[in-house]
Amino acid sequence: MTILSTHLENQNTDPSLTALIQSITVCCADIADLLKHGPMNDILGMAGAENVQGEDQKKLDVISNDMLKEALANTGLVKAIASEEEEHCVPSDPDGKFLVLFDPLDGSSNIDINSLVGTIFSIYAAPEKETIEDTDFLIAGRKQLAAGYVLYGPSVILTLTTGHGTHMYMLDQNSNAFLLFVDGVQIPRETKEFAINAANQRHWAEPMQLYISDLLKGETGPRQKNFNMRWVAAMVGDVHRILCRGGLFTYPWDKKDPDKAGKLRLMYEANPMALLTEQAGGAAFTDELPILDIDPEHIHQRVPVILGSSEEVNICVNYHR
Ligand code: AFP
Repeated sequence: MTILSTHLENQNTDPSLTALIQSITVCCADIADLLKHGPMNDILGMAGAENVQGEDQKKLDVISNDMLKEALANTGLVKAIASEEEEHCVPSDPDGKFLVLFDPLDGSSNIDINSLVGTIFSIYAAPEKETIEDTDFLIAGRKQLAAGYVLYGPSVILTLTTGHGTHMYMLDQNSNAFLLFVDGVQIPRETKEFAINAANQRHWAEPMQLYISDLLKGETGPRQKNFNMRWVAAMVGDVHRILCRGGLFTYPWDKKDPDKAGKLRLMYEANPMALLTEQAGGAAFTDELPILDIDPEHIHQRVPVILGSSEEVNICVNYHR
């Protein structure tokens, strides 16, 4: 089986980018190890602080965030990082070639119940300037050099794109190397499976209420086929399922907090997942435009997300037109 670095070299990847990706995956293998032994190490539970999102931080949110910051700083390749757990960007190496954004532990409400969580990352070329500010991170998702996630599940899986398709690598516990096992993910264009937190149904905009209602009518309704539902409550888990077998994932705007465009963050959740999805032949939209075409306004900006099987995403978005 092909190891990650060889697969990247075979795609003529910039050696510095390969080295950066490698350092991220080595850190994620360490995070996986922490998670495996979490209950024994008293690192589950709350950290007793809130992040910039106003969300209670889990201990592992903070620990994984610190691990990634340190790993990236040690590469000498990163000019600055931005993280879900950091209010502002954190400068790193003035000669660094890259900017890196990450959600260190997506799905952290799943940690204490031993369910799926993951690390999501997004890599851009760094601008030629001394001091990096938050505004320097506001680059459209289509310009990402690389995007990926590491899913901490029964297997530890890296899903990655550098713009030449989406590929999956499994962590080999013996060698601690990530080995290629899906060379070119292809998302089925159609699906019978959708993922949404249905508890918010009464708060959705009417087009989304109608779209989901039509799915639930099954073969006797306008869609003329029965659908199934899944909800992992960790975007990495739902997106991984969709990359493996198709489906539609959505976290739409809702009127619980009308000023919030959605729950998911554009720069380190929606954008990397959108690139992985498009590179695998799927689609990733807000309720009106491709996520990768959004001109970002803030590093913690939130967006509504509709992504997955291209035909189904198109149908869902058309309910909003
Ligand atoms: P946490 O990291 O706070 O658990 O949130 C995870 C997430 O941002 C995303 O990964 C999930 O798809 C979504 O939130 C789950 O949201 P609900 O808890 O409202 O279902």
